[in-house]
Amino acid sequence: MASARLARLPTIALAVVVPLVALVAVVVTLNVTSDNTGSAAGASTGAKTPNSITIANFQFSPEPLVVKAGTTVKVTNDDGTAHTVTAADKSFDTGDLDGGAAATITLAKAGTYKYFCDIHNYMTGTIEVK
Ligand SMILES: [Cu+2]
Repeated sequence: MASARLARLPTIALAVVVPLVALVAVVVTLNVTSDNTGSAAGASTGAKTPNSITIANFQFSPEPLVVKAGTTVKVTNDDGTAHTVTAADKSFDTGDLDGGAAATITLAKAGTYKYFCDIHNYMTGTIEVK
């Protein structure tokens, strides 16, 4: 009885310790990688703000997309049918994007941009350019 209980304890301890060690190893590796790239602080800050729009299930995401002026936004169509990302004021337009295709749009000026899919007009989205 007692020995069975003792044998089980290390197993539980391992189940907790092993993922912890793995997590620490990953974090340390990421930090080392960041240090080596030099400008990593700026890069990782940028990575937090998405600068892409994904079209899936006839919806744009994120909604709204918030980016800084001058940002180039990548638009990816994950649907099997063609879509567009077309500004209501026509300041940008990806044109027809087939399923799986991607395009980029550049947002030069600050403002709130409403956009839609030129094929399915009920699909709408917003880009806030700061
Ligand atoms: Cu569409």
